Amino acid sequence: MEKDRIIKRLKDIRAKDPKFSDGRIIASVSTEPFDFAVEAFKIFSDTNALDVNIFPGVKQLEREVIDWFGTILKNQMIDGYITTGGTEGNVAALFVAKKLNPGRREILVPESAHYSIKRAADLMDLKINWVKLDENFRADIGDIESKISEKTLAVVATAGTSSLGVIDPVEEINSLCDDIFFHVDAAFGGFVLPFMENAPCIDFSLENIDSITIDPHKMGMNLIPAGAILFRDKSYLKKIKISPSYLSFSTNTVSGSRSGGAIASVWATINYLGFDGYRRVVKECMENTRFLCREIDKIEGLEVVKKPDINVVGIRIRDMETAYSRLVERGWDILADSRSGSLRVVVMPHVTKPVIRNLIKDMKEILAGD
Ligand code: 0PR
Repeated sequence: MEKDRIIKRLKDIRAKDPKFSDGRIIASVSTEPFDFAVEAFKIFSDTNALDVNIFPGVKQLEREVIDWFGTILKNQMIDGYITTGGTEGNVAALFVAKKLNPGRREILVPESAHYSIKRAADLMDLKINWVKLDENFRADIGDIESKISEKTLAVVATAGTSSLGVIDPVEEINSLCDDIFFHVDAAFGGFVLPFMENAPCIDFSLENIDSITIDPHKMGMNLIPAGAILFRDKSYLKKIKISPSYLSFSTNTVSGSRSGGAIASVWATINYLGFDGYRRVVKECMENTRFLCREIDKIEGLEVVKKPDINVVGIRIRDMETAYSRLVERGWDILADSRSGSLRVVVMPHVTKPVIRNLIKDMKEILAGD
């Protein structure tokens, strides 16, 4: 096929799927990346972060990114790497935990945890002891306390659950984990809470947190694929080190070849936005979240499941199944969570006030039977 035809064909296929700027994608945790971040990806598109001998520049960029995370998460001694996303981050964390303590098999996991924790447990033959949720959909601290035993390999908490954006009681769990690996999945909330006023602490200043998943390709506003896994102690990643005989370098990552482009785009995005930029983004998303909640409160037949901790809102709507299908028919990308019986809206930067007004208008019409 001719190059022009290939590009045209791709553009045609792409045009059939929605764009964030259409104002209809309201349940995704990603957003439109900056043009210059795409450019940054292109500059490094022929590089592989696996081979530090050929591409030491990529290694340098990655180190600078990890150091930046060290600043926002309050520990300059951390180690980590850019993953393909939150799933790999969670797998890597539990893999390290297992290597640190091979005799233990049980992990305590709140029922609201992302499914990648279950995936990791299945991969590594770990046993999940499910932690129930309290009335606010948070991991029940009493249940964790009663379940911790000499079998416990790790405790997992989520800072920004996938369905309702709930922050588990990280500080309280931290105080129970003196001798137990504590992993915080902040894939979503990790780019929200450090930039929010009066937010609960989820960072390495809590001395028992061993690892944190935090994803640039979610609220970090970077392009996919770019997650991150961070470890408190520089010795941790060495536990999963492999040194193949035919290579002149070793590797400490779950994935093999890794995109240097992804690392360059993260470097570009965090350096462009910086602390103040992310603070502005989070402030606006939270303002829009509160706006959405106020609009919901005005309408009979709509209810916010719980006051949001961050920019994720669960909405109860009368006759949810019908309402959900009607919204989808009207072109909305929205998700329905069977556990909480609610629709999920993630108030990402592209979910602006006009988008929210349109959504509310459609919900009103659907409730009125139109
Ligand atoms: N941990 C948490 C708390 C998550 O919400 C997610 C992603 C992950 C880990 C895994 O991250 P990766 O998908 O990067 O491996 N959860 C998203 C979600 O459930 C996945 C998603 C993304 C779903 C876009 C829909 C969508 O349009 O919301």
